Amino acid sequence: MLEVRDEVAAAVAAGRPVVALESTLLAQGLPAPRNREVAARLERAVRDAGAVPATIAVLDGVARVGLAGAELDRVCDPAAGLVKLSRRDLGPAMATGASGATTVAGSVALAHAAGIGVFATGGLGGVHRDTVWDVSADLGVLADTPVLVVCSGAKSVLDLPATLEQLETRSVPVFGYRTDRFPAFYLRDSGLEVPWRAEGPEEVAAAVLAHRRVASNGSGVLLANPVPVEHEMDRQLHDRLLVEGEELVRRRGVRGKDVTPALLAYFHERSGGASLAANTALVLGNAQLAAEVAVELARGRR
Ligand code: PSU
Ligand code: MN
Repeated sequence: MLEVRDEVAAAVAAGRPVVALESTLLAQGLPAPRNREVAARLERAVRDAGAVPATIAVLDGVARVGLAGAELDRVCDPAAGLVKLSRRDLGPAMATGASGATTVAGSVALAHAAGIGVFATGGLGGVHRDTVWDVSADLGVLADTPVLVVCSGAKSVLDLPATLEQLETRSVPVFGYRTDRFPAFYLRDSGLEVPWRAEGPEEVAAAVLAHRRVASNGSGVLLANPVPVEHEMDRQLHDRLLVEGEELVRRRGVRGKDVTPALLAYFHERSGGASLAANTALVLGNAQLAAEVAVELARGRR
């Protein structure tokens, strides 16, 4: 029920660098046909930096770590109707033969099961605003799974101070990549500080190896890499769309796992391409950085 692609399994066995990638950002986070183009560019970015990419999804009940081109086509095809799978959904999906795209939580769990220690995404899930109990399972998985998660901070649609507090409570170290500020997905600076800062992939790799030796809860590490300056969204446009998007979500009664996709879709529809440009650029930057760290980690192990 867990199928690791040959190329990925061989790299893991040999201790060569591998980067896991999620599929929810493709199936539920980006519109077609842009999602398929991004899927290919992500894998290319990982390869160009010297690592093997492993995009993750559950197809017909099989948890797949590493997807072939036709499988990526399917994940990115809106007509294929893939559902969104968090970690708790993996077992039921596998047992019932379902097909779904995996979130950060679902993907990191499967990456770890396949022996992969480095993962890249766009924005981490976190604590939602205006609700007491909507806390992304992404935080719980980071708390108990020893995987490095490279992202552009948490999505700006979240309660970011509460999200950072949760990461502290759960003993997840947070690094800013060449920044002192926690990024907010479409924006480079949430106004909040990160506890640690790294200037290069070697530094991150050293911290990951040290953390693994002492993290008594088996927690992961979060590396927050801001969207490139030239692709950052205009703050005023961003803030306006966020208020409108939240209002829409409230009015339509969108709940639970549908909230994040609904908000992202609203941004993509209304920002005249700005949110798509930002999302594409940031996720590509994260895939590349994750591969650079994976290369350093593989070197450190030898
Ligand atoms: N990054 C993106 N787009 C996305 C996501 C991340 O650029 O759509 C997804 C991730 O899969 C993350 C999910 O796990 O959003 C968070 O969903 P929720 O808030 O329901 O936990
Ligand atoms: Mn949620």
